[in-house]
Amino acid sequence: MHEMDKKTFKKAYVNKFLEMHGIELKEGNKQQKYDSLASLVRDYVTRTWLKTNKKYNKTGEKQVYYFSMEFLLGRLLGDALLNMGIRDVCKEALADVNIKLEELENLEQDQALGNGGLGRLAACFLDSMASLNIPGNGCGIRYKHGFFEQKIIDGKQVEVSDDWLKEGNVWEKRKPEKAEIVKFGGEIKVSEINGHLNFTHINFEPVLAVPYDTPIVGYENEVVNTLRLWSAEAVSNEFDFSSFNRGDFLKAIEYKNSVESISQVLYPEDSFYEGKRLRLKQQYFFVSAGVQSIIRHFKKHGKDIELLDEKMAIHINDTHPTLAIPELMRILLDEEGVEWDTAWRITTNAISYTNHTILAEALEKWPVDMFKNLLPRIYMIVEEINRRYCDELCVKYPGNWDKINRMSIIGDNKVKMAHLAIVGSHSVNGVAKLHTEMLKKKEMKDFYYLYPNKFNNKTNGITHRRWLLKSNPELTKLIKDTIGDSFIRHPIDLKNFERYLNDDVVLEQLGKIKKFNKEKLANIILNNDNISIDTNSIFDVQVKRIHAYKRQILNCLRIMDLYNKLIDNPGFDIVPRTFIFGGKAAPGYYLAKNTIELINNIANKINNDCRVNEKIKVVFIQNYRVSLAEQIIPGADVSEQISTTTKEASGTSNMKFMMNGAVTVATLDGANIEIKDEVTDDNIVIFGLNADEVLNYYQNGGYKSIDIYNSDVRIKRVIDDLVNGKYHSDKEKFRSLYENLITYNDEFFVLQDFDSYLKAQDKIDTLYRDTNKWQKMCGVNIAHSGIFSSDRTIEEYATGIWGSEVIYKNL
Ligand code: 26V
Repeated sequence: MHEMDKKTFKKAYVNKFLEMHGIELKEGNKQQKYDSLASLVRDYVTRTWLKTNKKYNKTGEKQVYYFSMEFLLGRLLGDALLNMGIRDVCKEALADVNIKLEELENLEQDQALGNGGLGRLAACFLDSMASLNIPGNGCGIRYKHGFFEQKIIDGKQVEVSDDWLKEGNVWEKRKPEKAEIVKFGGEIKVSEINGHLNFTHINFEPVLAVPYDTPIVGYENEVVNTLRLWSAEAVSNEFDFSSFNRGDFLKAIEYKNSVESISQVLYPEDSFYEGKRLRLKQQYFFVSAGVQSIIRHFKKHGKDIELLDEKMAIHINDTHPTLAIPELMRILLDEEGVEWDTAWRITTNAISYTNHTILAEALEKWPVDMFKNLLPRIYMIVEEINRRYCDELCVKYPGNWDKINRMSIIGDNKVKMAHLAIVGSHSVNGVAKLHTEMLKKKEMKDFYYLYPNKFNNKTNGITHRRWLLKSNPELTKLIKDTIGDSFIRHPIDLKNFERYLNDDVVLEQLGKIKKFNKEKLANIILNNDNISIDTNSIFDVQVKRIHAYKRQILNCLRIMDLYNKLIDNPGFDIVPRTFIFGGKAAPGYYLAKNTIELINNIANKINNDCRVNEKIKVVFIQNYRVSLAEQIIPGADVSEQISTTTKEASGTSNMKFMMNGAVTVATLDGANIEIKDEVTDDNIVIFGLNADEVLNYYQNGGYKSIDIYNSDVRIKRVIDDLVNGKYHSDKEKFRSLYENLITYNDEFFVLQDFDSYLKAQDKIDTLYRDTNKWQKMCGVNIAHSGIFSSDRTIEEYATGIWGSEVIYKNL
């Protein structure tokens, strides 16, 4: 943004405040001050937004639509200010009127329309698309209630409904004139007109999909893209929706409730698939509205429908938006009169698919009856896609019915969404090298042999604008002061920072910045969780969703072991450590909730034991979310990335931590492998089973956790401590964790990796004592984090999958 100085900004702000609230600035409260600042910034953004849309309409550039059930944006004000290039001006202008910008920023509710990695990735991608001048739009659901707020009461997670819209949302623009109708249920009448089959949908339940657009500001490039989120509303009475509610008041209310439930709440599960009808409804709802609006927009510009795939690409984030495939087919066939083969060519060319998990329990397979009943026409199309596809399989694998059955889209009375996504798209990608290899060689092996060219890797990334420039201004300044600011547009240039790592002054600065960020974090923990921690201790952090495969329990067991050692041997010499946890458990996931309770009970015991609490402390920070991550990550010394190898598709917090100068303790899983390749073995601490060893156990058996329990006294002791009342007056409290590890043979090899994990932690202790060496390691991590910017990832998607032109301006 041009020509903005402090004086102009201040004047505009004071005016805005007066206009909005009708009182003078000094009489206003903080919320009012935030509201007027956000509206002012929104006004600025809107001007560029309009310009961008005009430009897109004029040039007719290929548009990318990123379809996702989740967008985990977090707060928008700071991001908009930074990307508009007016954050400093704004900060100074506000300081003139005695307002601290950060205080207002902190009032903003997180936009938490996502669960974790997948949703945050979508948000980072939007930021990168806008910043790289790629015409890229998000398409999703405007959930009235986002991801629940987590409270910890008596050590337990309690879920509180998220009410992010209660103070209003200045960033969104409702566009009722762009609403679409989505049809559920009913029947399909088939008739023949002039030798052509005609499909008419009757007796359906109509749902009005109303779009709310949010601007996505590119970094100082005069680009503002759009995130369009759909909200479900009842269709007004003027709409002729046949018999079912006319004149029937109760039915009308029922209808309204049923419709509004569609965009009511985000499902808080992110790893267990449950065939819930409402979730299928959510999926078709936003996908249908999205595809309809894309085609409407395309046709408005009078283009030939057969050129659709040259002018737009639809990316589906996991299988959740897979119905975009049959929906696009439906519109082309039934509404545009395109022939099947042409429609199929357009659809497969337009669509690409990312897989985000290999956990079998997360695969979406919808019961045929439910699917057919809710989406009768879509089901017919899926059946036809499957019929033609199976015909091809029969030619390719004659008589091999096992294989054909296995690969079918419909089978065992289920519609297999991953199969539909692979068959109906031209690109299938994994999110890190190991993950993609596993898809090719294992999980999707049959499909890889059938379509070798569809499969490719796109290692995840994170936007360095939010996760470095915005969250860590002090480190950003040091980097700028040493290597200049080219890394902002070319994050790979962070490499130049490595040259300064022999300079003691720079290292000392790095240490000071980390200390500063640790102090800020310690304050937050004191305020939010009422625990005081020592900023001279190592801040050892594991923040992410709570899940068995992520192995928070491994982290717990080593803390329990360390506690034992310190009690047994009071002279035991360690660098003091603060173990910091954060993350939410799916409300129905007992084991994960039990893990949270264990962490809090360990914390309670250790933090109150004066024999050890000068040396170790444990904190569970409640309500982990994007805005909190921005404050936690810059203050971390150690990043815990300890999933069972092969289970974490990529991980993205691993990248955020390294970019902020933490040292990673990791298994060779997901993107950890690529981080290790970047920084070399000297600057990361690796432990545990490798992928081959894990796969070998899964294939051939031979793992016996009980043998490890019996042969390692340290392990026996901590496992017994789970059920002997040491951490809870109710001995049975953590029985399920115990049973998972012992009775059910420790599916995630926690006991197997225990010893090497402890050694890894000893290594951290040794390394940390050599301050110079440690700071150098932190510096190497920062210098090599550029490749993990989502700008690199998005450039690969744009050139390798979407066929969009990547144009850099303002270089
Ligand atoms: C899966 C499911 C399964 C059905 C029920 C509802 C639901 C909702 C969300 C998901 C997505 C889970 C997949 C996911 O979040 N994967 C994570 O994706 C990150 C971005 O690619 C990656 O870094 C993490 O390793 C991966 O776990």
